[in-house]
Amino acid sequence: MSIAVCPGSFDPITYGHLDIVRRAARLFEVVVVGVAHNASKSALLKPEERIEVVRGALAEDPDLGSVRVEPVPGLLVDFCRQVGAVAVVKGLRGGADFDGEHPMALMNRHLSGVETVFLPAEQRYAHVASSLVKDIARHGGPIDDLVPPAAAEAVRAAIAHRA
Ligand code: COD
Repeated sequence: MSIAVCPGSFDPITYGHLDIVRRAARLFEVVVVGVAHNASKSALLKPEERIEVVRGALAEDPDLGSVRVEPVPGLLVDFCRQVGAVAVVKGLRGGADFDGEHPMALMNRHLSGVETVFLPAEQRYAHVASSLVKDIARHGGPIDDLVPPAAAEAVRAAIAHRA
């Protein structure tokens, strides 16, 4: 069985992420979304909130009902080994994403042999980034066409709580 992991920090999950998961689910028999910690980012949402929001977003999509969502407690390669994944699937919005993702892909293969498959971002989501969503929300701007409803709610609540 071909198993792939779609990893990310998903702080919060966006429609761009969901598009990558949907397309990965057409390529692999099993897709596991891994909610991980990116050491170079400070998250707005707690890990359990991010997982809950991702699960809610996938549950709303009839094509994605069989996709599992799990926390990645440590190294991504250990998680891939644990779930039996043959590939990591990542989205690329442009050259900057590639510059960040390429060393990670090489390092993950060096550590464990796992391959990374890059999918080009769908054009209508190529400008969508979790960091921009949070910035817009912090200034009271509209985010509802960028993220699923549960993600918008969680982001607004977290920002209000921190204010
Ligand atoms: N359209 C398409 N793809 C998108 C979009 C969009 N609009 N937005 C984001 N993406 C892609 C990103 O390019 C990325 O591939 C993926 O979706 C996830 O994005 P983020 O921002 O949610 O997640 P990141 O980039 O912060 O995730 C980094 C990881 C958490 C995966 C990484 O830090 C990791 O593997 N951490 C675990 C610890 C580990 O193993 N470290 C060693 C790594 S070599």
